[in-house]
Amino acid sequence: MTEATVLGGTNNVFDVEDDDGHVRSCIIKGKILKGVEGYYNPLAPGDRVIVDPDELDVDRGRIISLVPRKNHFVRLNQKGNAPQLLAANLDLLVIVTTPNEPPFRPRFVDRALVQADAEHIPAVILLNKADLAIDPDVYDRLSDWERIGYRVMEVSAKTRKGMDEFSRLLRGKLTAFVGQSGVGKSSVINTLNTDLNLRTAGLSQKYGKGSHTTTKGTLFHVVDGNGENRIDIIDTPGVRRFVLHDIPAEDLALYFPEMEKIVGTCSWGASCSHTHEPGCKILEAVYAGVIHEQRYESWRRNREEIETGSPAD
Ligand SMILES: Nc1nc2c(ncn2[C@@H]2O[C@H](COP(=O)(O)OP(=O)(O)OP(=O)(O)O)[C@@H](O)[C@H]2O)c(=O)[nH]1
Ligand SMILES: [Mg+2]
Ligand SMILES: [Zn+2]
Repeated sequence: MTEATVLGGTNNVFDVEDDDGHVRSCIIKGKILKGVEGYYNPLAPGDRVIVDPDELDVDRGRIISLVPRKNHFVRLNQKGNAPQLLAANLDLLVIVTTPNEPPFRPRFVDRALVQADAEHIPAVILLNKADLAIDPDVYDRLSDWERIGYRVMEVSAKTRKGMDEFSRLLRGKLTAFVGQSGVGKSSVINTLNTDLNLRTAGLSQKYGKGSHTTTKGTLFHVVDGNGENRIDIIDTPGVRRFVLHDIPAEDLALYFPEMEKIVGTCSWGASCSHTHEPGCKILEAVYAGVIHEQRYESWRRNREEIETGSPAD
């Protein structure tokens, strides 16, 4: 028996790497693992598992059990009916966005920030394609995220702008990249390690067919600098939307740091819905500009979605 890390997999065959760097192709013993019920896929890149190596074939083995996860990141599967694991045991989540091509979607970022916080995963916002013109509205939201305490970095996979500082942040960590299709997740990862050469594709190809260039999550090791700094990265397929799961509607404001501070101070106390009540400190903060209108709107839509169970954006 040996403990090992899941790198990726499809159809219940997983590439699993032991701590000496040996990769085995593994199936799940008995096809069912404890602790993974209710998910579309039983294991994700970053998962730690116990493997029973095949005695006759050094490149094969069976997965016996799952080591409890420290955290995990999920999205809804394509049919929208089961949570799909994207990555597990993360030290950092990089939420990739763009000023354009595809259009800037701040609400997507807000939602990913909530989900990361709920899983206790530190998150940074990465604006890729910083070589393109950046609209003032985009700057407005970027600076608001900074104001409320998030780290925002601007890079360009095309020109390599900002990439040195960004790669320093990743050293010694397991980091997953998430974002819409086409924001350049694979392109950014490629600039970290020129050996890797992940498949990337132009947008016309993508939008036309609605297809995703990266089709499954995979964990890669990147060696940075002169071989001393290990960076572990999980590239994930483009995501249209995340699920906010296990967050009760009334707790959602606690995941918006600028609202969290105020949320208990409304005149109506805990029963305030922060939508119309007199003496609502959240609404006052929105009018005063302490809470950005669009962040309030993100919170409102997400809360509606949790309450009604149907997508609100
Ligand atoms: N102008 C510009 N284009 C970029 C940059 N980074 C990536 N692109 C282009 O954006 C397109 C999409 O890049 P990908 O890396 O495939 O995007 P992805 O996020 O991995 O997409 P999925 O795998 O479908 O989720 C490609 O045509 C890239 O050449 C950048 O910094 N600037
Ligand atoms: Mg990709
Ligand atoms: Zn209120």
